[in-house]
Amino acid sequence: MERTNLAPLTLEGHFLLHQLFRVPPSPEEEGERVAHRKRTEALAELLKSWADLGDDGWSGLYRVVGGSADYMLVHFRPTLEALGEVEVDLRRHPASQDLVPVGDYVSVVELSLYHVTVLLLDEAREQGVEPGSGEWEEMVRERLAAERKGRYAQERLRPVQPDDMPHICFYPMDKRRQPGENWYMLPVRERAALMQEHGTTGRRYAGRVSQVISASVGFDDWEWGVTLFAADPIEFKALITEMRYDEVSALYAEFGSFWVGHRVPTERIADELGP
Ligand code: 76R
Repeated sequence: MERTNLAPLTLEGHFLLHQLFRVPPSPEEEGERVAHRKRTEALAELLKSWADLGDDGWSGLYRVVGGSADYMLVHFRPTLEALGEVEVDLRRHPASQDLVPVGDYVSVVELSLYHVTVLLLDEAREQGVEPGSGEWEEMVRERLAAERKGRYAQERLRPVQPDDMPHICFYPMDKRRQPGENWYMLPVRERAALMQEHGTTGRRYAGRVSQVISASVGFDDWEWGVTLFAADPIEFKALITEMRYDEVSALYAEFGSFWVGHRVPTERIADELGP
């Protein structure tokens, strides 16, 4: 009997921190306004220096429309420590008094390789290898190393925001764990088939929506963060609506709060946040 409760093989990429802020009213007194402007200009310089760190990631500022936040900062970094440094740098920055934190989310970019998992299970079955055994672990290590080198993984594990997709949509989600509707009790091959349908829907939006799936099990309150970029915000509504009809979302998906907005170009940050 094949073991069916296997987690899919995964590859992890950049760590991600989403930070939500409110902006207090601008000071009225002239001297304070000048000081505020100076702090904001310094912050704009810092954010500019983080906009493209090459292999070390990037940070983007977004104006959030609606919700209980005014702005969202999204940081991609290679390690959790590097994210911690970002947090400390911002907390110690003089402009931190002008940005009131109202929430954050920690996760790590994740590629779940269901298709590869099923192929490896077939191979193991042919070779008489038991999933979970030492030999299986060795097969997994080799396959993951090969997958990591591929172009698909390289592009996805350290994602960037496409220049022509300034809008952002972020929300956390879980897969349901209820009697009769428990994602984690489904056999791995069934989960793989459901994820294939999901991927087919998603790929119809290629070039219109760019998605970053990041895992937050062990890091934050939900199981995944979903960060979408698009040229037209209507595409968020269209894609998310369509996915609700896919079995995997219809039966198993639970969602947290949604945040929507658009990127503030680095050269506009000082005017955007300053008095
Ligand atoms: O067959 C494949 O290639 C599937 C690739 C794929 C995986 C493994 C994929 C494709 N996703 C995967 C995993 Mn996704 N995704 C979401 C959401 O709102 C909702 O209903 C769900 C939120 C969106 C909008 C979205 C978009 N995806 C995941 C996982 C992890 C599952 C696990 O491990 O159990 C989650 C939680 C998740 C959720 N997905 C795509 C998209 C899009 C647009 C694609 C196609 C991308 C492309 O191939 O270009």
